[in-house]
Amino acid sequence: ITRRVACPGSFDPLTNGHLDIFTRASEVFDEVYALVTVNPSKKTMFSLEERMKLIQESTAHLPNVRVDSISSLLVDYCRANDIKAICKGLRVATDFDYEIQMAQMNHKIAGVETLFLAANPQHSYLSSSLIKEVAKYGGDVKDMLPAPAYAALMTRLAEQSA
Ligand code: COD
Repeated sequence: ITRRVACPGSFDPLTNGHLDIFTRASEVFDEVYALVTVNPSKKTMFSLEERMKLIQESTAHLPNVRVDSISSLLVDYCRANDIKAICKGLRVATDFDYEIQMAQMNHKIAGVETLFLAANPQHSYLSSSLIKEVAKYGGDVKDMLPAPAYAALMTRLAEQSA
């Protein structure tokens, strides 16, 4: 049997923390689905297509990672694609508070399990929103994102300030 896992997120943009989770999940599962959420009410810096492309480029060396998007319930996508588990990274206690309810809800409504990977301590302070904020004010974030995501972020900030 093929063991598949879903790694959902907004990935706006992809960080080294996200990439670490994809990499570690790809060592444990046969297929990893990096699922980019479409949320029309959330303003993102990058379009869905841009966010997906950055993941594709940054995971090109991981042959069992595929990239797709979801616009409705994650567990419906899991059911439709025979994915039995969701994998999330846990950075700090507030991640747990937010994730535990979702995990229990997803188990209740669909029987889909959620597995948590402890964030790599090197990356546990990283979030897309903090990186965007620091970069916007000129802070150096180069070693916090995969190279394609860093380049895209610099380009977008330059466009915005032009
Ligand atoms: N180290 C390790 N892991 C990390 C790091 C890091 N530095 N940063 C992020 N992560 C992991 C976390 O597991 C996080 O969940 C995931 O990467 C994605 O991160 P973000 O910031 O891109 O994603 P969020 O917080 O915007 O996304 C929230 C989800 C889209 C994951 C969540 O809302 C969800 O699962 N939605 C699915 C839609 C659905 O079915 N909703 C009903 C649920 S009951």
